[in-house]
Formats: sequence, structure tokens, C-alpha cells
Amino acid sequence: MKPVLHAALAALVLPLGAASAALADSGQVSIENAWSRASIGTSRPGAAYMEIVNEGDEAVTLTGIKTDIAMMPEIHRSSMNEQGVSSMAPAGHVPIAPGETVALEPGGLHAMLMKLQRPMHEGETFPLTLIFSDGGGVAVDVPVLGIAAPGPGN
Ligand SMILES: [Cu+2]
Repeated sequence: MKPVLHAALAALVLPLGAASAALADSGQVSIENAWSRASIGTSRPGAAYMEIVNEGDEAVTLTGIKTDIAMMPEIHRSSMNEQGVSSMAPAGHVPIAPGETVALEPGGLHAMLMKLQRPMHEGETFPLTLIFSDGGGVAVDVPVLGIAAPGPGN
């Protein structure tokens, strides 16, 4: 059992390790206030929220996310039409200018966790990695708050 686990971990880590010179890896990008809500089982998607800070002096572009908790994690953007009906769609590439903070938050950009592999329980954390266009990745542990939590610190 153990060798299998190690092989799986190596497969996850290698693509990021190979891009260790990437801007995003080098401490240029930091993540603050990550959180998510507990899920009802696994039949509906989860979502994760955070602030992504570009502390460097070069622009970076967020291109995707990965996490072992969901088979189909995607960056989504929610919007509201003139009738007040909200919808969401894949956000595509999200540029972050030097010094800029991009917030993933309810009602806006968010990390959509589709095809959950297990329920998200309050009090747990799960690892999530943001992927950038230069091949770099920034990992964060996302705490799972209550099912109706409005955000961290509440
Ligand atoms: Cu979504």
C-alpha cells in the first residue's frame, strides 16, 4: 500500500517541482484568508474563496486550480444580469497586476470544486493549488467553515 501512495504523491509534486523557477513559486504570490463551506455530501459542487496577492513587480496570470478533493476544479466568475438572476461561467485566465489583490469571494470569482471526491466537513482543511501561466503553482490549505458561513472571522 505504501509504495502506491508514494508514487501518487510524486506524480502530483513533479510537475510543480519542474517549474521551480516560475515567478509564482518564488514567493511572489501569497494567499490570504482562504476558506470554504461544508458541503452536503458530494452530489453538489463545493467552492473555495481566498485573496490572491501579487507581491512581486511582474504580472502573473492565474490559469486554473487543482485539488484532490474535486475531480473538476475550475475558476468561475459569478455575475448578475439586469433581471437580478445570477449565473456563473469559467473565468478563463485571470491576470493579476503587480501589487494587485484578486479576491475569490461569494458572488464573484470563486474556485468551483466540481465532482467532489468526498464530503467537505466543517473543521477540516484540504489542500488546493493555484496554477499560473508560467507553470508555477501556489499551494494553500483551505479551512472548511460551517455550511452557512458568510466568511472567515465570522
Ligand atoms: Cu461556480
